[in-house]
Amino acid sequence: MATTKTDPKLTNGRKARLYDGLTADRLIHAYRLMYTSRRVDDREILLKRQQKIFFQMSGAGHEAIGVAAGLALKPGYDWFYPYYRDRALCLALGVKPYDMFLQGVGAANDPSSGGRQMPSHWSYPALHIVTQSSPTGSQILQAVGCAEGGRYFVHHPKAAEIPECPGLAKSARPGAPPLSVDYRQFKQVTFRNDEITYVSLGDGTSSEGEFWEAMNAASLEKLPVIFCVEDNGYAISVPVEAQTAGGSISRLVSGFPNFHFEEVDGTDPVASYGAFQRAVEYCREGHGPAFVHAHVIRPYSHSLSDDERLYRPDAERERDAQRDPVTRTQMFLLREGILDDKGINQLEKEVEAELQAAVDLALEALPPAPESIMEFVYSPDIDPASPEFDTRPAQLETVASDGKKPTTKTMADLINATLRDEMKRDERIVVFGEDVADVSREEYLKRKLVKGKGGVFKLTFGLQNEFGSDRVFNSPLAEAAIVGRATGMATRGLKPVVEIQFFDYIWPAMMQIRDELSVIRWRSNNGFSCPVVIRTAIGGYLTGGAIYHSQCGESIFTHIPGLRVVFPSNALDAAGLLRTAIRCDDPVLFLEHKRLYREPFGRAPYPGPEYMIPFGKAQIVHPGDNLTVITYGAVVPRALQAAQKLEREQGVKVELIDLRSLNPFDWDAIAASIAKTNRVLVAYEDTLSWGYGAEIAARIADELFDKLDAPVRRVAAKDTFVAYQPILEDAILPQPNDLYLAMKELAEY
Ligand SMILES: Cc1ncc(C[n+]2csc(CCOP(=O)(O)OP(=O)(O)O)c2C)c(N)n1
Ligand SMILES: [Mg+2]
Repeated sequence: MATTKTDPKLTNGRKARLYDGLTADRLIHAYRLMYTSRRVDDREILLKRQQKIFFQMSGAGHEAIGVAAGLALKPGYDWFYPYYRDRALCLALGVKPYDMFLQGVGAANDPSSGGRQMPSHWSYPALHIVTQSSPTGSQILQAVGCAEGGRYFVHHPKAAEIPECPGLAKSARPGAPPLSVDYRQFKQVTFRNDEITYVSLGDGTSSEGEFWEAMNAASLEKLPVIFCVEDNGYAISVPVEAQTAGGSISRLVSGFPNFHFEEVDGTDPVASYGAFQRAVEYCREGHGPAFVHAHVIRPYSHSLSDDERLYRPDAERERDAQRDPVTRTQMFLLREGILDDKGINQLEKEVEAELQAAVDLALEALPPAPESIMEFVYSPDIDPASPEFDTRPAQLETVASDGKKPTTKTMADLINATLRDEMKRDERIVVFGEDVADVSREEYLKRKLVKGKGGVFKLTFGLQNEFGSDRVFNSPLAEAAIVGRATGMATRGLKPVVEIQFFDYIWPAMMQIRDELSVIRWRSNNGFSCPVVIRTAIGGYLTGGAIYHSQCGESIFTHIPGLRVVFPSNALDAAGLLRTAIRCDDPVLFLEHKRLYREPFGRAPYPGPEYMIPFGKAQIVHPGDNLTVITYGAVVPRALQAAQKLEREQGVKVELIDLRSLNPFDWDAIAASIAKTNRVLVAYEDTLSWGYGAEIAARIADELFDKLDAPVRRVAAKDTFVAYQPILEDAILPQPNDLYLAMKELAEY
């Protein structure tokens, strides 16, 4: 065991000794927690074998470092992103074994997830243990965002207040809580000046790119995050030397500036506590992040589905067993005379009794009701499709006294204006992404040496200048980091409105969007939420955009429960929908067609700072009763052109529906129109097969079959990629003439 120091001022024997800052009583407490952790694992393994629980993940071998971290940090004050081996940490922070067994049986009153997540997927809001998932390493960027959120509120304490909400209106549903149009009503914010965010991961997980993105961001921003790598030498069957170049993660990360580094025997609670104390002190004093590399063991194989004897010889396993933290600590207590045999027995008996009672109770717990499965996919508090979001545009500019026509603005102008208005109104909004700031080197701006950029499409121009560099800033070129950090910030109550520069480059963030952002509320049974807005420039028709600047792919995101997806086709809709996206309580993917940013089509006067459009409400762009065309985005002006031609030439009146919002979408508008026209074309810019329109077409065929006088047709891009040469691009993307021909054929059917 590590250093045993005697405080010279204390003279009353054994109990006065300090073990790297731990008193004897604290050591006994630490042993109780470690022993409890191991025995919870043993009980769970038994329960799994008896088929009373359905999965087991052990924290065996990681108990000492976990307890050390738990004792050095403060629950409900600091923030925690622990991974599945952190049972001992959670116990040290105050989670009860009973809570853990409830998750094992999948009980309705499992406080982590209400039966939705596997055991060892921790989530305890009161303790600030943030809901965890299964993808290795996806918690790390969120931990960075969490620390950024805490720091932001220290610098902007007024932002943490909950404003009077003028939009608070009575719900139409009897007995339902009042409806609100401001997410802040439901986001209590707490923060501390010297708080720390803890995040842990395994040695194998340090190979994930997100780990490096997080280390870089924490280092750049000098954030108070403790990264704890629990190195048990294996990632399932892959040993550390086949995983990490040179076999030591400490060596690889040692060049990151602003960090405090510790490498420690994580099976030794005294040494581990000492390491954590130093890390905590460094972070609390605001010097920057810390990195604790703890060498631990994994005595119970990776999981119950793994038998490590298949890839680890006995001799190697026996060497590990010599370092078992539970037996080592027990021997240490005996050797130091802190506890005798009787004391150890007594402690272990007490733990066994507690666990028995907890298991008995958990086995009686009721399972969740099947009817509850749709709860908390979205916010239960704010419905962005509700009438509260239906406001009229202010016609200020249209009543210009000189009788001149009002100045109209492009979609780019109105998105910029909406961001500006909302940032003025809500200090919780932060804007970041690649190149979104006016200029990273602030002094150039202050000295008026440059004008500033504000995004490659200039949509965020002037925002940094007006609101400051801590509200509008450039992130490193790392899309997962943009979404992951935003998710952590939103968990703390901020409203990040982040930009992914091109939809084509959203894919590195896919894990964060699919497995984190959209599922956090549901998997934590409404314990946590993260209503981030992701703005991104999408689509083709660019003449030269080619494969990697023209992609669509919205159906991949509308396929994700928990994520709202909107896709405006004109300036006014962009303003109204963006405001709804910002004020609502769900994560939103806001798709901005780059071809429409500065098009003359769809320009509109500035609609004022309160203009909103509810989600799920389509717009009839062109009324008609012969044929329905359902579309959105850049196909809207093309379909309109085709419809006008058809009317001119053939007298066919097309009802053109712009969906505007893709999830939710306006089924009622579709059904009402088809009931009238009996013919329908679904048109979209993305590739035809498996595209967004396929779902719409399927639902029409299913529910409106008896209303149809013709087959449901689709016009979309060819099932290939968007090519560079304009002749090819034209052939690939749906053109007005393709739409015209399909409309004509359907009308004549
Ligand atoms: C992104 C992702 N890839 C693969 C897996 C499957 N998986 C679960 S745990 C694990 C090994 C993790 O090893 P390590 O980080 O060393 O943690 P340990 O389990 O050893 O504590 C793998 C490959 C996963 N959960 N997530
Ligand atoms: Mg490992």
